[in-house]
Amino acid sequence: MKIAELRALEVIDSRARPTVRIVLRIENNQTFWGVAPAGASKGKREVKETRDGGKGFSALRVKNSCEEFNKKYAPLFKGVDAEEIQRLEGLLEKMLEEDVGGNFTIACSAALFKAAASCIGVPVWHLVQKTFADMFDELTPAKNSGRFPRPLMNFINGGVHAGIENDLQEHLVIFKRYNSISEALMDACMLHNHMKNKIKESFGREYTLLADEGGFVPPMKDVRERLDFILECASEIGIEEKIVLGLDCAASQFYDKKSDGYVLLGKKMSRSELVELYEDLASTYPLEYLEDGMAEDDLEGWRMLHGALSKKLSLVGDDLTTTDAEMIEKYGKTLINGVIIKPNQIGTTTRTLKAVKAAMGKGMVIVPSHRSGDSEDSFIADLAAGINADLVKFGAPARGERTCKYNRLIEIYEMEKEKR
Ligand code: 2PG
Ligand code: MG
Repeated sequence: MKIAELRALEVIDSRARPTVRIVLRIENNQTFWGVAPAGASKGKREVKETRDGGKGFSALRVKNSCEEFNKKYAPLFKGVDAEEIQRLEGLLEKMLEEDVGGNFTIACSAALFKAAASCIGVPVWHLVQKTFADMFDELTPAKNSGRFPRPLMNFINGGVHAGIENDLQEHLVIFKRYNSISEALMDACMLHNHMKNKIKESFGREYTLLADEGGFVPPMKDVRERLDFILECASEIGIEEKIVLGLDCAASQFYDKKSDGYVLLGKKMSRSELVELYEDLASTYPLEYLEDGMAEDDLEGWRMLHGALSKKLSLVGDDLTTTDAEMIEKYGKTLINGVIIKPNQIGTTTRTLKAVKAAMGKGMVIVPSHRSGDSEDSFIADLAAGINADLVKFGAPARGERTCKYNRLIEIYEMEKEKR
């Protein structure tokens, strides 16, 4: 089926900011769409976004950029067979070379995968899996092996997602010992509900408001206090044996260039003191996951961290690797043993699959992830199922732009259990 029209529209993301939605119409008038997410704590090496520029709110707008895209690039897709996903991704590759923003190409990529899957007559996750197999002549881990991505969920927000300076960004729970994704998600909801009630009783109603990714921001400024609180809540509802903890430190946000050290919640720390803090946390708590423990340019710090904790924890790169296959090749197993996969960091699904392939080659923990500014697009869930990832990081089980992704996973894993 041929593509009849492709169009970029300025729409709204979960943080009341403009973003790009690509709508694609095929010849039988069916439409498919994809929306670009946006980060707050971005890696320096992420592909650039195209926005209108100017001052204040206008700088965030994409209206003019959409118009320009619709004139110059959208016509290139007209008349191409929607099934030809790799050829279409090739067009996106050329656009990136011509400096079209990754926000435009990634929204196109999601819309194109959805359209191609429908034309071929398979679910989107299946097309992701097939594309991976076509590209590398290799299969992703099988779904029917009982394997499914474990939810890695953000329950207490800090840092830039909660408007707090020089802070750890995300206090995470991994729902590890479960037989199905839906069981894991229901316990996650129970924990969220319980935590809300407890926060209300202890600190008052105003602290039950949710941060960008659906986590709470209780008045606790110490990481231990936050982790204790999560464990206490988990134990009160009887799930403490089924979960483990994680942290996304987003350390680039509290790295202090001047002193070549870190400032965490008002306290100056050298890189070795920061590593000691993590070692201490790892020996006190059931901590298994540490993302961006060091700043993206602090390679010395990463080496120290890897030396100290790589046997005990998943040390995961996000800002460090920005979903770039080359960076994953470079740092995999020497600085990190896990990797965040965010398609909008690199611009296309094909490039994302190259990053996944690099990570698989090194036996790393693979974690597809949302962004703090996100939308009702659940493409990332199909991507996670297509590669049958180890973990998924889509935020708390609250706020529609987060739950649509978890709900899509339930649909995929409950309805299509028997397929590869
Ligand atoms: C992260 C993400 C998502 P942002 O650091 O992992 O949680 O945040 O999208 O702001 O980069
Ligand atoms: Mg991160």
